[in-house]
Amino acid sequence: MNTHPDILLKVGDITKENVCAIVNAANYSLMGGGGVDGTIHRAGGSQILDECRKIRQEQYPEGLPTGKAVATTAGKMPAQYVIHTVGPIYHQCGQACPSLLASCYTSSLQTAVGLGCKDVSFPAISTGIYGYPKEEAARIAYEAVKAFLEEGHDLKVYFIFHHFDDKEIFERAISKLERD
Ligand code: AR6
Repeated sequence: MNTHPDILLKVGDITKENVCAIVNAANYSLMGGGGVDGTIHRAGGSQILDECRKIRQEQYPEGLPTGKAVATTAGKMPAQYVIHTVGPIYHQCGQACPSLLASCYTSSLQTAVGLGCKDVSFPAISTGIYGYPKEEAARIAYEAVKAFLEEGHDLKVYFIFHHFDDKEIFERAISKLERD
């Protein structure tokens, strides 16, 4: 497949990733939840929630807006940081869905670069509980990350899939994009 050389797709559990930063598909409250969010908080321990509470108090009393990103420690996980971003809820975002989802990737990457990271792992944001169609989400994710890397950032970006089928959907969508 003709994927960008610094974008890699893997099947696995993002909490096990030994990279500078892993991205969390959080919700506006930053107080944890189900899906990958719940798994990250359980694996990392209470330090993550403590820092999220502080971010809410000091920076985002109304909650983190969709498409934005903030960083905390990764606690007990091998990564150094968790970058929390809030994906759009597909049945609520209307015409703004693609730009909000792209913004999750771009904001997270900007945050990673700001932290001095050289590698970062993403889950497939919004494609679980938030219901974003996977193929469309794959195109948006790939194009946003590729555009960011083409600005000249020295970063390796991993897409981590919990299920093999999801990796295949993303691979197909990306190879279609690179063919067109
Ligand atoms: N590693 C990698 N990917 C995972 C893992 C894991 N350990 N666990 C799940 N996934 P979701 P969303 C995949 O629902 O759609 C939470 O309650 C999963 O298969 O976690 O953005 C938050 O608090 C799917 O492909 O996130 C929010 O309220 C992808 O991660 C809401 O869910 C995203 O699925 C966010 O929903």
